[in-house]
Amino acid sequence: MKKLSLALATLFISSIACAQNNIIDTSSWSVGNGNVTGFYKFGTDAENVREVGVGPHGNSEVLWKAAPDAGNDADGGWDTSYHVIDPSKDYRFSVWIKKTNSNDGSTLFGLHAFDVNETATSRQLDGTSIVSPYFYWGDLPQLDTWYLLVGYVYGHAHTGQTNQGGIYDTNGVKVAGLTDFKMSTNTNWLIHRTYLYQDTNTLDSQFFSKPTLYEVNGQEPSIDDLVNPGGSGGGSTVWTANGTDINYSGGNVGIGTSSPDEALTVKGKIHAEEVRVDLSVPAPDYVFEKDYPLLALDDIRQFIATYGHLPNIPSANEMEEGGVELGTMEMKLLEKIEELTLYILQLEERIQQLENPQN
Ligand SMILES: [Ca+2]
Ligand SMILES: [Ca+2]
Repeated sequence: MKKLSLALATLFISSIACAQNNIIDTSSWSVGNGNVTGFYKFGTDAENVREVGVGPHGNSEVLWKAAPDAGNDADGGWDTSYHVIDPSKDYRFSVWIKKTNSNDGSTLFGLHAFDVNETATSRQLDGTSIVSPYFYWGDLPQLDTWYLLVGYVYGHAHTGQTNQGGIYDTNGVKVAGLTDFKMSTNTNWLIHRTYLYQDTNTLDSQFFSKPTLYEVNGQEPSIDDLVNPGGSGGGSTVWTANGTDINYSGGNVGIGTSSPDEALTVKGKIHAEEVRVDLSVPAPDYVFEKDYPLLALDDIRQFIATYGHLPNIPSANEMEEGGVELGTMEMKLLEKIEELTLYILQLEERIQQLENPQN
């Protein structure tokens, strides 16, 4: 079973813990540099690197890395494309960020709220207009540590003055408060943006993971869901992402069985367009070599009379007990077919001699 190389698209186990989709789609995050669909780089191509690394939940995934140059300027991150929203509703932004090496430069997390003419329509909670709002501008509490940054943008009629946004550690503890904003009646688009800014230490990196934008309507994942997506929702954290592939190397996988005895054990039928088996036994071209010990037909007759099956083929009992290994059995059958071909050629030779004895 373990030698089966199967393409089982249905093996992907998705975790559907909430009824609302993330408005931001990161499926475009291929390994590489610069812009991808839905994300416009902040800084140069070289400062915006997507690479496989270990994310905030301990799984390998494609991370967006800000790799700053020596200039005192933009050093990596993104503005997303424009997302049409309802300005009477509340929205929640989030992103995971980890800074390494030094606290040179600043970590920025913010938004843009635009009207249909791309004019800024963001307001502070007291109603004052603000052109370039940031939930956060500063240094994260600690280096080499993932934090979840969360910011809220409320509907235009919102009157509360309390900030709900915050920085959360990987245990879900809120370690700092962030600044919330609200929209105007004519807000049409929201943009998620997060940066590394004015970092002149080229040994620094800032990693971003899992940006989200959700309407706050009770259907969005909770902060706990964002911190620990495999927790209460019953998730898929045992699977590791590698680009668009997922894998698991912690043990055997059973489908329809809780005691898999091979890398993939299926109690049931497998329906596939093709199955490819890597050969662990030599293909039997050796049958056609000159010194191959082809049994005489009398010996074959004797063997069958004694054992009840062909030489070098398992008995029915053995196959019932141990199963049939496709690769090995295919090669044994091919060996028998090649032997049959040799017997037929010998017979053909004898017939020709009988028909034409003068030859
Ligand atoms: Ca720089
Ligand atoms: Ca730069």
